[in-house]
Amino acid sequence: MMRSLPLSAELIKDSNARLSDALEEDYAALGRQLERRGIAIDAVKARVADFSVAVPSWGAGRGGTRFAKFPIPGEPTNIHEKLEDCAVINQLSRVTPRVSPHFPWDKVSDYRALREEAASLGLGFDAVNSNTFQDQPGQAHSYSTGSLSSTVTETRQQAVEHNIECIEIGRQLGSTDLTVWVGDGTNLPGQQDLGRSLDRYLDAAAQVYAALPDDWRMLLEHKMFEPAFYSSVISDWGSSILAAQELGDKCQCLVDLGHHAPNVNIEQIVARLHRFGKLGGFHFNDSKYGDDDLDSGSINPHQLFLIFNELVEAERNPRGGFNPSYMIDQSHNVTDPIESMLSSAEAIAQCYAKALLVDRDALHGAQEGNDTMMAFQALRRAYTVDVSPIVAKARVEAGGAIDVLAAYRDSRWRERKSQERKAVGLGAGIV
Ligand code: RM4
Ligand code: MN
Ligand code: MN
Repeated sequence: MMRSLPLSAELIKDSNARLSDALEEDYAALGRQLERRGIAIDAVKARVADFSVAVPSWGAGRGGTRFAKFPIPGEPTNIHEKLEDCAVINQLSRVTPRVSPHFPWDKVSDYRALREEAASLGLGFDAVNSNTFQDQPGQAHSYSTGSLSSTVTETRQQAVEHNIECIEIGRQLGSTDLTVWVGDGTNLPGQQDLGRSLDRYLDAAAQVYAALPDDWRMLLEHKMFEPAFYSSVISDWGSSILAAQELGDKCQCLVDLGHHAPNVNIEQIVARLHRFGKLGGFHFNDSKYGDDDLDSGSINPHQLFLIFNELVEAERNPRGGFNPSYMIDQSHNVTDPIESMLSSAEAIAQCYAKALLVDRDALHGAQEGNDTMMAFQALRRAYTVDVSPIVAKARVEAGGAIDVLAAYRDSRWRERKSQERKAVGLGAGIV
């Protein structure tokens, strides 16, 4: 099904007309400020314009917790409507041109047609995600015993086959990454042997790896707990990198910001994974307590900046290759998901822009000279800059909105969709 872009160019133009004089003034003032530091603002803007982050198809629906889900009128109920909402996000933000699908949630009968449909909405597909953490109606073997690490041979086989099917779907959609997150683990001490469950996982994951096309990657996503609350099979970056090293060069690690023990130094994990060529991707979100899936940059924006600081270092020092796949992975329990993703994409792009402002020579010089305070100040001086004019200007030059949320509200998108789309029933769960 061919579609046209969901929002009219007029709407964005009208919204920008009210704000463009102020943006020009702010951009020029910031340009002068940065020039005094020897930074050319247009060069930073060009780098920001090249940056992009994928959005998850499942993030387009109202999220929920294991206690409840509060649906909103007009939320999408299938992949076609989700793509339409993702197109709204990209039309306004111009930074989210790809969607990451999840299977079987986004299952359709014709994936070539789905790819064309997405293209007509200005979208492509990012990493495909397999789902072996839930049972589906009619499924032969339950994942209650785990999936790739299950003690039940048939269940492991079913999980392997599902992942291979995801690769096949991804090929039709134009993806080149398979993200594998398994909820496998235990809820009571003694429930399973900690060594043998990893053996089973590695053996099954190797069968998935063997089915990867040459230009594909398999990204292993670790998570400390939930749904397994005593031990998870791939619980941390240590388990993840060991598994990725054993599986082979096409296997890398994916860091979801909410999947660590409290107070873990995530930017250091980023640097470590990159050091060993295993930094494959990111799921951006924010958290206060655990895998909270809150909006990116809402709780700890400084941590997000420090992570981007490592990513910019990695860009400059690629050690033979650096091509991480960036994605938002959030659950929007009380906000309009489009608004949360617009705000999150902006926060992510802003942290990237700030990291680009770090005076690397000053930083490295201070590090070599053991001048701790000046090394810290090199970061601080970049972090405290309000880079919003750079990000807004890059966006508007690409056809997006200066004030993404104001333009979105002007469009009355959700109200219009609430007339057209069928209502979602009440229910619990993440999607
Ligand atoms: C998990 C993990 C995965 C995501 C699911 C829905 O906690 O973050 O990336 O696919 O949630
Ligand atoms: Mn994730
Ligand atoms: Mn998660």
